[in-house]
Amino acid sequence: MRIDRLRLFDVTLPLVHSFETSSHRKTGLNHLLVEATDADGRVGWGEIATPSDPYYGSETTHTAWSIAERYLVPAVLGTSWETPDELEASWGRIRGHEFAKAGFSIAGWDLYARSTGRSLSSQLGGTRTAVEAGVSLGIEPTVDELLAQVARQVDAGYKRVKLKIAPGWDVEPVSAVRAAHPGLDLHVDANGAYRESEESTAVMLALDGYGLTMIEQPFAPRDFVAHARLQAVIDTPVCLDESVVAIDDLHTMLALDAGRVLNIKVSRMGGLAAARTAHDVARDAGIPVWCGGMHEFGVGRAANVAISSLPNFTLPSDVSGSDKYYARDVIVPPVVATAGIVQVPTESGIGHEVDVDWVMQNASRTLDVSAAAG
Ligand code: OSB
Ligand code: MG
Repeated sequence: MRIDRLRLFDVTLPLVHSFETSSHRKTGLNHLLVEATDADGRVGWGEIATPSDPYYGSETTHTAWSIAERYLVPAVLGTSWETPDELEASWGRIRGHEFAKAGFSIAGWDLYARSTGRSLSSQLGGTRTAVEAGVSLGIEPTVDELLAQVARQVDAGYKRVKLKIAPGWDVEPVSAVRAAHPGLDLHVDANGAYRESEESTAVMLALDGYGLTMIEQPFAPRDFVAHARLQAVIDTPVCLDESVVAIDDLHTMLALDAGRVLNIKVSRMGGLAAARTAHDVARDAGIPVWCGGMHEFGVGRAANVAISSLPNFTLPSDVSGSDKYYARDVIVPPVVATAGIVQVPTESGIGHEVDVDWVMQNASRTLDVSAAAG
């Protein structure tokens, strides 16, 4: 196969409900959409779901645009490939910039699956026909407002709720939510906001008493050792997110026992091939995985649904319905969660069509490059 035309769209959509993590608050998302057209006119779509600012990881929408324009587009355009893994090898020399790479990976996999007539799920080796979805809830101004958000999502049918925590917003909201929902599958995510200390250990030991499914990324991304020391003293599984950007990081996690659950994000790992490898390595090590989200638009979320259909994704993923995030998504039909379950599409590729008019209406800039003829 050969991708002869690439278009990049810089798209902003407002969130239905603003979202605050330990690092910042956001009211909308600005992601890049990648459209890849092959020599036969077939089209695949991908999403670069990087946050606007370098607070989750080092990439931003601007760095992704720059790396895409300068390095990824030239690497991909006009290159011949037989499998998505071969396509991904075309940018193998580029270090880092996983989110930017992931957008091109998803577009290539979507295009490839459409060319074989298979769903992305089946192309990746997925076995589930439906996946369990959880919701991720941000820090709210008050505990009462958080309780209202939890009630709203539980009423919408979601069976698993993840709460963002930060120093000063941890044991109190968790104990309130737990008291209101004794049987709920509940977990917390600190996005690396704690430093290892007597105080933070006391907080983690207190959280250990609330029957949480996991405590996600309490410490800084590179601090595997702190996560290992914490895991040694609490029963709740530690889950790593930001720490694991490459398979090597997963090996470090396993070697140090720095966590017992893995959040696999397609974006953070640089694409679908790496996400699938992480799934396989974790499975062989007996580590359950789930798919984390970055408030993706429908394109990225459809890829998340597809990867979540692999067998070792045994915990609910952050693949809530489109309506949890956006009044109008960029795909048709939108992702729908019913009683917290998302059906895995059986149509070819990501299984949704992209609403190109809506993409264009919300795009602040576009890039359109074609391979030289011949
Ligand atoms: O850590 O999972 C995270 C959003 C932005 C940055 C980091 C994270 C998140 C989420 C979003 O939790 C989950 C979702 O897409 O529903
Ligand atoms: Mg996380």
